[in-house]
Amino acid sequence: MSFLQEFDNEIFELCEKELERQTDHLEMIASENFTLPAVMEAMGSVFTNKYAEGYPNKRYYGGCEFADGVEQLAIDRACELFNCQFANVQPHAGSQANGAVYAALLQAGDKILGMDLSHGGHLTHGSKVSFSGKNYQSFTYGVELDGRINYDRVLDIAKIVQPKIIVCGASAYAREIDFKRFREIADAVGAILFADIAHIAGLVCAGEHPSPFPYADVVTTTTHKTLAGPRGGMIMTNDEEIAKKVNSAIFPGLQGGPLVHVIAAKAVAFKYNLSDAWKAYAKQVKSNAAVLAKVLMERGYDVVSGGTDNHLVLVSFLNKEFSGKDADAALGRAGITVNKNTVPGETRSPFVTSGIRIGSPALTSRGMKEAEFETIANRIADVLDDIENEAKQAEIKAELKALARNFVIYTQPTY
Ligand code: DSN
Repeated sequence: MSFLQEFDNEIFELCEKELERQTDHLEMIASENFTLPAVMEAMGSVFTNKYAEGYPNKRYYGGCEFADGVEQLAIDRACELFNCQFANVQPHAGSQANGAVYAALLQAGDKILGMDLSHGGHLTHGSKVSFSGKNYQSFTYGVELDGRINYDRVLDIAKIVQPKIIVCGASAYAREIDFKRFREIADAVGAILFADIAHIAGLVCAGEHPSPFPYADVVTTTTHKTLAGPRGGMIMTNDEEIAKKVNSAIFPGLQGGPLVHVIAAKAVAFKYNLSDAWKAYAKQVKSNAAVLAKVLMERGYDVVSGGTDNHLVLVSFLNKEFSGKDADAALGRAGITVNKNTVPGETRSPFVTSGIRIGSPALTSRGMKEAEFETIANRIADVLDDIENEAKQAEIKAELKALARNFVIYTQPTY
């Protein structure tokens, strides 16, 4: 019997149920993944008890000699991974990382130009409901009806807005981001270029997506999406002045004590991200997403931008009677977990939407390859073709549960 089971059976049972859910359903939310048991062990380690405000060798508490070792290792591995000079591994999450970048480089009321949330951007890229749109004057660019960023149009908008900072990076964009072109746009208007690579970081470090370095002045990411690490954030730069400002913005500006146990887990994940096994994983993530897009298009579904260059596929139901919300619910009944998502040209509310976003990272971590993704894509199309048919959804759920159970989760990588 585990300590948890003995001490708090209610939470233990919820953990068991969640494990069963994760095991038996097909996890296809593009921002989720399954991390390594070694990462989870580091997250549950003795460092959970340590206060270490400050940075390695410059702490406000005694007894930090081993916490220093942990954080320095995480920093060094992050810099090696993304080929940059400075990394702050303390952000508790992506939003905090982005908030620190703004706090470091902007004054209240300065202008931000970021990708519109409804076009695939992120709340923290200037949405009016987020601190990024409340504390700063925010403006947006979006995608064209073909689902792609038109860089000439971004330049036109930037010339009119004259932003202090341009944010590139997205949460629901299936195409490569041209960081060089964004650099040219930023230079044309004298703006700082900030790349948020939270979704694609795992591909970037494997060479499966172009790197934001050397083009971006500052780069943020989360560590739990395509990087398959613990939940958390990170900020990177090659500019020493920016690095100093970012460090002060994180601590003491926005956060208190760092989560040393999570930083330890980040370091463990980065060791995996630096391996040859990781390169094979990232390649497989892309290949699996490409199969998903191809089959869905062959089955008559409108894949935004006509395919994918990364780990996700955005499917549009603008021409259908049913919504993204309906599709999300029907797929859920069939044991496939996705999320509803707005699409270019959206006509429905953000709570209903006309699309779904589907990702390949988590199932690829379970070892699924092209053959499984072909089967899954066909079952997704079967559900969508007959969206009211709950009996059929139950049959598909049973079939997919059997498929899922052939792929264990929470094992060390076998690639
Ligand atoms: N919530 C994340 C996503 O799903 O993309 C972004 O923060």
